[in-house]
Amino acid sequence: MSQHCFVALGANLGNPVATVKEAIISLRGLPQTRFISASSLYRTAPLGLKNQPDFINAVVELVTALSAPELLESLFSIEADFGRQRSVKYAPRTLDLDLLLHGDAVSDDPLLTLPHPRMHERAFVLAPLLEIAPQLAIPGRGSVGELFLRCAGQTIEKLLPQAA
Ligand code: PH2
Ligand code: MG
Ligand code: MG
Repeated sequence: MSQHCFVALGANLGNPVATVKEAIISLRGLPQTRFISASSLYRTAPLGLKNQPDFINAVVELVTALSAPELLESLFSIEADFGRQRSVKYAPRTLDLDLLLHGDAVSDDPLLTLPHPRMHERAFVLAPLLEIAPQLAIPGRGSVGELFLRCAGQTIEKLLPQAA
């Protein structure tokens, strides 16, 4: 059975705008998966460890027949593909792909916690999610719109299409 899924993208080294755009193209090619939509790109201040460059973040919606562990494996494999593009000439790139939601699955498996355990408190996830799925609720947490209002102190900026 297919499930609606949401995946968060984040990058803050090298050319993060290009990385996130290329990663979205890779996600379009996932097997047994229909690509539904991608949010705008957002420039966001780092949460957690502050002393690092701003991030570029986005969220995509997919419908997939892959199980959550299968989808996670595919995401790791795309991350590894991008890691392999490092060269001595250019600054290293990083790409983080986080599985946010897999249908309404709830799991406390430390290797694959669903919903993603911190998504409900991160403006860099909630703003792009609100853009592509305004009616969405996060199981056990509440509506994306209400959760986003609680992230008022977090700096995020939606990039214009030509800048993105
Ligand atoms: N990812 C983190 C930690 N902090 N901050 C922003 N703004 N964007 C991220 O993607 C991000 C972060 C860990 O994965
Ligand atoms: Mg992450
Ligand atoms: Mg991750």
